[in-house]
Amino acid sequence: MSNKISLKNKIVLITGASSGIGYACAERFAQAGAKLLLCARRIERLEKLAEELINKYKVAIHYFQLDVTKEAEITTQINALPAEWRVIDILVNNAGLARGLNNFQEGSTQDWNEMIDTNLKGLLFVTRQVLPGMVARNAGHIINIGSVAGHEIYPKGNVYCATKHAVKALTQGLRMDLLGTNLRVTSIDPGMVHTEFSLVRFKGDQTLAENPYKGLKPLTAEDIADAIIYSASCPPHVNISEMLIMPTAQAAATLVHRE
Ligand code: NDP
Ligand code: 8X3
Repeated sequence: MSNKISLKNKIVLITGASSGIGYACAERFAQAGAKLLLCARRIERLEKLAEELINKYKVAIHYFQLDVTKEAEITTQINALPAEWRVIDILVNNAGLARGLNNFQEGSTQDWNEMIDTNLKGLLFVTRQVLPGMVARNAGHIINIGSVAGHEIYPKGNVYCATKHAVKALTQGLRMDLLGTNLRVTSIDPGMVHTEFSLVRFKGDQTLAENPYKGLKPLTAEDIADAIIYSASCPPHVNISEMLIMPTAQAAATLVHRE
């Protein structure tokens, strides 16, 4: 690829870096020599990850606790970034979750609030804090983690699917509103990835959580991180708008082949 962008010394903010895709992304960006801003609620995991990556890749890392459902916390934490960490080049809006898998009429409004507050409002509020600086500098890349659930609806996926459809709409809207700037906006939309996602969806029930992955080879968090790195490294005139990535054994949200 011509004029590939070097990620060395780029400042990359990753939300939800304590597990799964965000965690793998942190490692891949560190490998590429980027400077990492890592956040999540489980600060002790970030501390451990930062220590490992600093030792392994000798990169600069600043980590902080952030619950993306709390608008005031987002504002405070982003505004409190040390001066040398304020010029964010790439924002990876990864923090997200599913809660429950229920028929609409049996859904828990608490689960709905949690998914909407995290996947939708969290992404909105973090982006709102970071974007003005990018626009002022006429440089930056927003990478949203969508889902196959933003392309299709599946039974009992109702509210989770709605949040990921909203992410898709916001990604497209952002791209329109930023037209004429040098900013890029990408959506990376995975199918089934083996992370803690399912464990969180089924609230710690290991058996239910492992069922989706039985008899097939799901994607790994690293597979998705590779796609994110590819998108971020494309030459400045190339914007990967969206990338839908599925395991070979998955043809649609609910159509999988199991051995
Ligand atoms: P994990 O559960 O492994 O990781 C989720 C991450 O999000 C954790 O680091 C968690 O950190 C963070 N997070 C959750 N809630 C909050 C919050 N309120 N504030 C800050 N961080 C939060 O799942 P994945 O890695 O699979 O999920 C990452 C993204 O990928 C999500 O947006 C998910 O919807 C999407 N996705 C996942 C797929 C899959 O099959 N796994 C497929 C398609 C999309 P902490 O709990 O420490 O705050
Ligand atoms: C996560 C994948 O199929 O469980 O977004 O919605 S799915």
